[in-house]
Amino acid sequence: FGAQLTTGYHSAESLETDMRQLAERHPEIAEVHEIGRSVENRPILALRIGERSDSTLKMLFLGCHHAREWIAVEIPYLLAEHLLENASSSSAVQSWLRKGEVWVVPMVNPDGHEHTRTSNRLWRKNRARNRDGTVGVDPNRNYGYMWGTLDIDTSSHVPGDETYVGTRAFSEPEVRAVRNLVGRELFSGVLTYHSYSQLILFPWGYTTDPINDTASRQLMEDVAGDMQNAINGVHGEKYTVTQSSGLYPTAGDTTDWTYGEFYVPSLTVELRPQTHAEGGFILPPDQIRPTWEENEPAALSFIGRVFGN
Ligand code: 0X9
Ligand code: ZN
Repeated sequence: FGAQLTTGYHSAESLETDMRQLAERHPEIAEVHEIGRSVENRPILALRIGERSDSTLKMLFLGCHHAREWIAVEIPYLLAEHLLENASSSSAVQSWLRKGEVWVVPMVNPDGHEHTRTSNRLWRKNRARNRDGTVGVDPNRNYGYMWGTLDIDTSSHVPGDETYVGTRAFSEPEVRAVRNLVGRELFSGVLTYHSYSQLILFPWGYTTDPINDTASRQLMEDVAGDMQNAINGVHGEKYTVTQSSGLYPTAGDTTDWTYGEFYVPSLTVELRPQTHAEGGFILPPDQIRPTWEENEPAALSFIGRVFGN
């Protein structure tokens, strides 16, 4: 992959620089938190955005559980930048940041991401050294709700596989970093970004059964529908709303845990492109801007639902 294909996307290092600069430019309303360290000891960084530190309304945006999904770093990063840069000029953003906090973790898997920049552009997992000599656990199979209950190609117990679930729930430091943050902050909404396929997914992933609580299900479907409309209204792109298991069943993903353990409305967004033929995981950097333009009003509509407009 050529140099110009990689420009425009962050590395773990440039992301840290930009997150710290963003916080320094907005010291009253932004802080960088190190929420944990990766297998290879890279910091996993969160931006906390909001005027009060004692607020009970909080939302969490996650990015890049999967190393090769570079656009899934940029969208949460651009959301943080947008909120900070519009904190005084947009009355909606201003009122949200008065009553609540938005937490953004753009890169959950920095080791894997670095590996995609330097060695293998299509690496997916983290960089855990497995007992059998293979490398990597799938961070989006390592969460503790119904962990390990499926043994299929999309949720594998074989260490060398792309979707290896790990030796136990939360075996991976990257996933423990998210667990500790979520356990401490008690969020009212969670959105985790992936690519690709242009989908908006709601739990469950581990079963095709719908979630029992019809009110929660309705809320998540309503939010997902609002997001879909918001996205479509910008560049006309089609994103499809479905239950996660409708894509394929998996156990131990992020939103099954945040919903299953805490009853938090939780969504997974699969960003551009739509198809493998359009590049799949290799999204040209000139697509970052339009992908952000359509996902900005979608993310803001989720925040508006949770924080009130
Ligand atoms: O497989 C995943 O972790 C996600 N797709 S990706 O292509 N980005 O790897 C989808 C997770 C959604 N959950 C389920 N399908 N159960
Ligand atoms: Zn993914």
